[in-house]
Amino acid sequence: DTSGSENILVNRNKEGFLNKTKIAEKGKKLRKNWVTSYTVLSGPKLEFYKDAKDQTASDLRSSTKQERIDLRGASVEWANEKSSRKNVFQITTLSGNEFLFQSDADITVQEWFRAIRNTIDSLGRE
Ligand code: I3P
Repeated sequence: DTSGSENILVNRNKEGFLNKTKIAEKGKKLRKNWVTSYTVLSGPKLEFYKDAKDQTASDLRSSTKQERIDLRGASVEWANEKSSRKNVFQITTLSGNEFLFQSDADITVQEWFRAIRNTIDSLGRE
């Protein structure tokens, strides 16, 4: 049984560039605005930075401007029908905010989807 070691791997914090757009705020539709962000999966939340060094800088203003996503009670699903882009998945938060994520790199998106899904699942069991 390898599920134990797999969980350790997928629950480890993950980071890298992803394209993101918010499509709804508390259930209300928003106009898409795709941005590329350095995305960090950190415990129960996703954080967004301009680049990798931004998160360690003492000036965190650029990161705090980008809304964090609380994964507690959130859902994640593939959503390729919601965009002309490839490899799109959607996160819907407990508060009804909806975000699309995307990368042209197939493996990258698969890994992010797995990591986020596993985080959401393990949070649900707490
Ligand atoms: C949108 C922009 C988005 C596109 C969206 C367009 O136009 O081209 O990139 O989403 O398509 O409406 P605008 O810049 O005028 O707001 P995708 O790249 O995800 O396809 P949509 O309306 O079908 O969501």
